[in-house]
Amino acid sequence: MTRVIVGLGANLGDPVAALRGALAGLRAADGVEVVAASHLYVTAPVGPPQPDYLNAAVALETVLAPLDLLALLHALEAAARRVRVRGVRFGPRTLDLDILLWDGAAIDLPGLVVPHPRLVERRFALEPLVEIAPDATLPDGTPLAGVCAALPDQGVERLVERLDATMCCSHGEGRSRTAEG
Ligand code: A4P
Ligand code: MG
Repeated sequence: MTRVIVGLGANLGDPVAALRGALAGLRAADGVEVVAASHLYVTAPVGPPQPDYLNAAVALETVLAPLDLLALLHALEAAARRVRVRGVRFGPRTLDLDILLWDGAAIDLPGLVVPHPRLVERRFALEPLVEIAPDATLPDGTPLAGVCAALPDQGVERLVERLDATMCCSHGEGRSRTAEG
């Protein structure tokens, strides 16, 4: 079994439904066990002007090979009717699923680079990751909690709601903002 962290993002359509649908899809998949899910985060967009994102992260145990997990993530994106706009990098999307970490491994395959190449620059990916995996490191041993803490404010706000709606929030946990805004 391999411990993997997947980042989830959406900023078109119904982002809460898209992220929770992806969680359900991961839970239903063969060879994948979801072991942790973060809160939901509202995040300012990185890239061209577009709506705010909803981001989250999940920790998985999997027996799948890296490219097989990537294929599963692409299938879940397709199920959310994601349309990639040709030529628009970092553009808006109904669902984006990225493999952020693969145990302590570095992967460099055609179509898959892990750790995700821009992970260390992005609070929208690091804050939910560090929430569910506070001891996570880069393959060279660099603690990601420290990387995240050193980044400037990027407009990332943790909501009261969790990605997993069946998990209860304790009173006073998180911030008072809700997924409805
Ligand atoms: N790919 C390579 N490595 C990976 C990996 N570790 N995980 C390949 C997933 N995919 C990986 O991705 C293009 C190709 O990257 C995939 O086919 C896969 O083979 P894509 O999702 O089609 O294109 P993209 O998402 O536009 O490009 P990219 O480079 O993945 O963008 P990012 O880095 O994912 O950024 N702002 C906020 N606040 N929150 C966000 O979630 N997301 C993005 C997308 C931009 N701004 C954002 C957010
Ligand atoms: Mg992506």
